[in-house]
Order: sequence, then structure tokens, then C-alpha cells
Amino acid sequence: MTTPDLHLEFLGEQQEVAVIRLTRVAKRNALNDALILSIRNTFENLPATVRAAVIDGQGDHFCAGLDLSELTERDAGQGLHHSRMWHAALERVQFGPVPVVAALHGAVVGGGLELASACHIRVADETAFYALPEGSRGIFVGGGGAVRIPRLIGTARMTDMMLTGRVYNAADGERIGLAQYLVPTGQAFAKALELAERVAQNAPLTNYALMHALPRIAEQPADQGYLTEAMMAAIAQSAPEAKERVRAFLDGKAAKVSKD
Ligand code: 1HE
Repeated sequence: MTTPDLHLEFLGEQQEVAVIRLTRVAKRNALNDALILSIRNTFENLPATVRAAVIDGQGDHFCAGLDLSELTERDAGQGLHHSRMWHAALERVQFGPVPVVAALHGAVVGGGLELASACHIRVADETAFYALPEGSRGIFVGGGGAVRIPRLIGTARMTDMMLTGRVYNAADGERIGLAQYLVPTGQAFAKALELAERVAQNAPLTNYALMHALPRIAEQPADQGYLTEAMMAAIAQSAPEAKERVRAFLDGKAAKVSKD
């Protein structure tokens, strides 16, 4: 649902790509409680036509993180529940109905990086920069960053970012794994949309497996992971759509893998 701080639209022939845009430009898309709840609400209520999503930020920055003006009002118990509220919202992004591509530019900092980390693909343009200023603000990550960010870049790099205030530029961010794609300035959204449209063409069960099974398999001990993989593979390949797609390839009617 579109609000003053979050715009939702649907693109593609079948409205298959949801575009979710942070529009709190005056505050650099800082995430207050209302905006976090809007993100949660949006992912919980995507129409069934949607097969992939793009999230981006209006203005010069993707997201300045937690709205620090709300932080001063909380005691410890409220802080705990606030963090859990972020967890619930970003869980809907990561384990929601469809894969999400983040289009990053400018500041991707604090809670903004936590939001980006909950997405499945990150595309950054050359203006993007990444930081975890929580360290210098005397606080800690609270939006799932302690779980997700080490899985992207390793615990040592995250520790360094928070201890020293280190800022990664766009090129280094791609090098260490904060983004999977680096594109020229101003092209992050177009590339993210192109990728989302491609993701939307996959069999839904394949996308489901990648979103819901793969990250869990990766966390399992190997012997359990192999079994979960086998069960997911069996379910995916038994779907009629999988059989049709394989038949199309064998009949020479589906695209070959090409390096171009
Ligand atoms: C904000 C916020 C915010 C901007 N909360 N109001 N995040 C941070 O520590 C990052 C803080 N922000 C910045 O470092 C800079 O704002 C930016 C590098 C992102 C952008 O700089 P710039 O020069 O384009 O904008 P600005 O002039 O700094 O900010 C414009 C307005 O946005 C200004 O308000 P105004 O009323 O004076 O116009 C800023 O106060 C406001 N603003 N960022 C509140 N974050 C789940 S736990 C997660 C914990 C965290 O995320 S901690 C990290 C918080």
C-alpha cells in the first residue's frame, strides 16, 4: 500500500514485478517505525500476480538507516521489542512470497544495509557506499544485521566496520560481497528491474527453493543439508512446469546456456 514514505507500483506485462520505493527523501529514507511497518505490510499483502520485487530509495541515498530521532525515547524493554519489530519486517522481505532485488545508490548505512542484506540480490551503482555507524553512535545493529551481514562479508569485516567506522565504496562493496552487481551511476534501478523481470520468469517452485530452502540448507550440518537438498530437488522436479521446461530444452525449444 502506498503511503507518503513508501511508494508501491507494479511493472511488467502481467504486473509481475512489484517496485517498492522508499520516498522519505527529506530524511534520506531513514526508517522510522511507521516505515518499517509499511515495509512489512507491503510484503505481507503483495498480490498473487507478483513474481519478483525491486526495492529502492528515492533521492540521493538508498537509506540512512534507523531514524535516530525515535531512538532517544526508548527504554531497554522497548528497545528489545523495537528490534524484534525490525526482525519481523525484514523476515517478510527475506522469507516472503517472492525474490527481492535491492537497487542501491548513495548511503546504504546502518539499518539501510540491514534492509539491503535481507534482499536476495543487491545491485549497486558507483555512488553507493556502505557503513555501520552504529559503532560510533554507541549502539548495536538491531535489524538482523548481526546475522545476515557476516554471512555476506564475514564476521571480521563486519567487526572492522563497526569498530572503526570503515566505509566501503561501491567497488570495494562489490568486491567483498555486499553487492553482487556494480553498474554505472544512475543505472541501479534499471539493472535491478531487468534482473527482477528475469527472476519472475523462473518456475515459482525454483524461486521458492532458492529463497526458503537454500539459506536453511546452508546452515545445516552437511549430512542433513544433503537430505534437505534431495527432498527439495524431488519436489521441484516433480512439478508439471519443471517437466515442461526440461522437455522444451530436449526438443530444442528452450534457450541454451550462453556466455554472451
Ligand atoms: C536522519 C538520519 C537518520 C539523516 N535518522 N534523521 N544512521 C546513521 O547514523 C546515518 C546518519 N545520516 C548520515 O550520515 C547522513 O544523513 C547521510 C550520509 C545518510 C546523508 O547525508 P546528507 O548530507 O545528504 O543529508 P543530511 O543533511 O545529513 O540529512 C538530511 C536530513 O535527514 C537531516 O534532517 P534535517 O531536519 O536537519 O533536514 C538529518 O538529520 C536527517 N537524517 N539520516 C534521523 N538516520 C535496527 S537498528 C539500526 C541502527 C542504525 O541504523 S544506526 C545508523 C543510523
